[in-house]
Amino acid sequence: PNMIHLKDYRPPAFLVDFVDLVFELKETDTRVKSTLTLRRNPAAAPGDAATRPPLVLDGRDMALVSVLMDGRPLATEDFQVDERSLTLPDPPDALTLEITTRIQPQENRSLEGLYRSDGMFCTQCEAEGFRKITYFPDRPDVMAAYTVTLIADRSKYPVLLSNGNRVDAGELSDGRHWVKWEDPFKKPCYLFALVAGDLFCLKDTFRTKSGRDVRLRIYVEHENRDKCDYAMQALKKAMAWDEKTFGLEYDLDDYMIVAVNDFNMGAMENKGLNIFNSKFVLARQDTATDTDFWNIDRVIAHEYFHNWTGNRVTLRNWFQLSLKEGLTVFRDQEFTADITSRPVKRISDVRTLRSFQFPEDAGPMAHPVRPSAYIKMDNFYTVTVYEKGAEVIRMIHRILGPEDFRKGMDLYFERHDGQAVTIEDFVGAMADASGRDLGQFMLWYAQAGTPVVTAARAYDPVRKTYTLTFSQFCPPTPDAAEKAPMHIPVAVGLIAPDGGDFPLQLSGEKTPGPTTRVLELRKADESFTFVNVPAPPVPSILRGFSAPVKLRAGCSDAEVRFRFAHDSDPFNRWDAGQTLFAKVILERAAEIRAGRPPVMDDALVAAFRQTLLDETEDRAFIAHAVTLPGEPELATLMSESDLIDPDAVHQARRFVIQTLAQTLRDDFETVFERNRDTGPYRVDPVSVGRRSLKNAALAYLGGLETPEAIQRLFSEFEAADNMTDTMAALTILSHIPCDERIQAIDRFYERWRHDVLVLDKWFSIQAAAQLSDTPATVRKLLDHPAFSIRNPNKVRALVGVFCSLNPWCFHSPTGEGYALLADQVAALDGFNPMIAARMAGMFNHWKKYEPVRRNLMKAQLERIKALPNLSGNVYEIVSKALA
Ligand code: HT7
Ligand code: ZN
Repeated sequence: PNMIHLKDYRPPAFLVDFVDLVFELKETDTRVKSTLTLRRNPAAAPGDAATRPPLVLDGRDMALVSVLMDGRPLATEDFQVDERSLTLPDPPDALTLEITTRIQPQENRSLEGLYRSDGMFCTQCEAEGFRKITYFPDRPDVMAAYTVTLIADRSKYPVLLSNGNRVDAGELSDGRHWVKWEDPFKKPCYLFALVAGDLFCLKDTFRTKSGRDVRLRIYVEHENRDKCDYAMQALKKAMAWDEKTFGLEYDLDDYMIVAVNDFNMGAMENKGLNIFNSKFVLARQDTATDTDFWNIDRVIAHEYFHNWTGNRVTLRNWFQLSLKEGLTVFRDQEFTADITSRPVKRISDVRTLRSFQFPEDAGPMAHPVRPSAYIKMDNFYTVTVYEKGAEVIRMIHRILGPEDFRKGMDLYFERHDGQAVTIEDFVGAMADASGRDLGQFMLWYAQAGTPVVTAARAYDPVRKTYTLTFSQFCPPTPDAAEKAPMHIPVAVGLIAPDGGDFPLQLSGEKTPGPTTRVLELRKADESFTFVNVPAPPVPSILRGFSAPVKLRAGCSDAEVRFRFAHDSDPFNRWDAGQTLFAKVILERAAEIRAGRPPVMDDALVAAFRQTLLDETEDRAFIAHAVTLPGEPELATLMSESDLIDPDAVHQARRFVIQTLAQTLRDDFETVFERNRDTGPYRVDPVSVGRRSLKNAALAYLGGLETPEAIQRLFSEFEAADNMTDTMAALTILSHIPCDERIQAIDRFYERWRHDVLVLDKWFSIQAAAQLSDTPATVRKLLDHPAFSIRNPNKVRALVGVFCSLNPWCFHSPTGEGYALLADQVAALDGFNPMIAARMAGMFNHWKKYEPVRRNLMKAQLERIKALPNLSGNVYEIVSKALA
């Protein structure tokens, strides 16, 4: 397969000013008539008479019916068609092309292009799906205005939607009807969308800050009509937030969201017509957990925010993906922080980053936030582009401060509205608006790998100075061995012996400043001296996780415990706890591997107890603070000094949980009782916090696995009036081999057998169960009538959860987990290569495991690589993993 390189980017030879599309949608096949108004691009290399570039339109999986140029049929010698394109070797400088094609959406299982999901038609065009709908220059720097007419049977498809404004509609004599849409904003074809179906519509309005009323519409299957109110409120919150925070107002008169069950990702920001995975729209207290509700807020906001960061200002090429995704994730993170709890949001985002992005950056798929080459762009919708990309924006925000950051955003829109631009354009606007030099900062977009920052300290009791000396090092990644020093903002505080913060005065400054200071590292080694420090402090470095780096601060256990008790920065307080827990668990793992019985650390138990019973703190924060790092994160930490042994990690973590539960049983009982909520279910931050702390305590108590603990879990499961509590009890019970477990799983199925989204939870619970027969259970569930390999949510819920969230079982030394995954990759690749590649990526870290598992994984990777007709998607992942 072909590798595409950023350095080979050339502007398009032709531009498209207008697109008129007519779709005749039928169950048997669909006819698409596309009329394109094209002209040569003045900015492209002109060539001479002999080398003038041809007009090449991308297209695949379609039958060409006819091509007319300027109203006349093209002679066969005037164009060529192959499996991937339609080419006019020598077209005039300006032309209209009328291209008619036939496609088979009912056969399309890849879920890109036009396809059917549960009896409706829908589309997914990002990144390169439009070429499966009609011939077109399928690249984001070709922006056009569209009109779209949809024709379909009225009784089956009463709702016909596309981007922009509905401008006309009518009836045909044969029972069909038609609707015409016009999108006045020029857009790349990846933002095109259509939907046809029989759908319920929830209606509302939003008055913008300039006084315009926007019609809001959420379309769902009729049976889900009572599950879209929360999504509507989420949309209104997001619209108000973007006006208030960035001054950004919605531009069309209609904003539509459609929920579909078969979808490869979370949602898609098509102009004026977002298409969503139904998981991020549908919610009711009895069907959705607190996390589901907050994910709905997050994803609805994310897609809405794309209207400016992605749609109005779009990408010059796909290498710039993080320009829209990193920035939009940053925006949705800020939104969630404002409507929930800022520290808790930061903690959960960093958890994700460390559990998934850090490993990606240390593995075979490591790539810079702006990748420089790809085989399939779909493989680069990664945690690096999204989450690390958001961290990079967050660092700019931190370096500039909120006011200059806002000025930078304003300048970016002022300069680039309506354009397809690059990351340089964004960072340039930030630099120009603030007067800051961000030249070195651009390395964050070009260098892969997680930098390691080491901090050494020295206190001078005579001069009362405190010096922090930092060194930075970025490890080699497959794309580059040598890395240059980066511009890294490190937020620092110094904690006094009484637990308060010292005011901070850097050498050369006249007066002390705030108690948290951002030090900007630029060199491989650098020192900063604070003056007037009356006593030796405990340093609190990287407050708020001010940069996506690994910090080696060389603090003693006593210092880390002190920060766990006192750090005024909630993120660093939480992080101190995680450092302690990880160290204790990995030490126990080493004991287990050495055949010694593990011994618990009393000082840790005391520190844990103090935090557990801290009534002054936000309960959601305490819940995070008493949650141990998960097995995936612990495996990553183990891999930094050793080969991963999933058995030892699992046993050690269980040992620590059970010891804490036994030692602090009464305290967990108190916390559990204190945080029971007797009032009606609400999704506000206080109620969610109470539930999460209550359920964290329940998890420890359940870990005791006594008959009383099991009985209590079963009655909590039975009595729950909301899905958060149901799932909490069921999850804990699912790890305990007992009759109640089986009964609860069966009851859950009986109650929810008709709700496909809730059934995803049923599959996930069983896939995540830490029991030795889970690999066999997952194998059986693949044949369950409610499972469908064609539905990505089901594949993620069962196979994805098993492989990524249940490492102990997935890495069973029998190899059955590996064989199961490889079988699913092989099956998926025949019809949905995008999801197949995602699943294949679960083998990425095989080299980090002890030899038995490593060889078993390698054998499965080789088996996949040898499959006949392997897709480019899977080939790219597997060949990099094996390299
Ligand atoms: N921008 C959207 C990306 C997306 C996508 C990409 C590849 C294949 C299918 C997809 N569905 C949606 C999602 C987002 O970041 O908002
Ligand atoms: Zn996005």
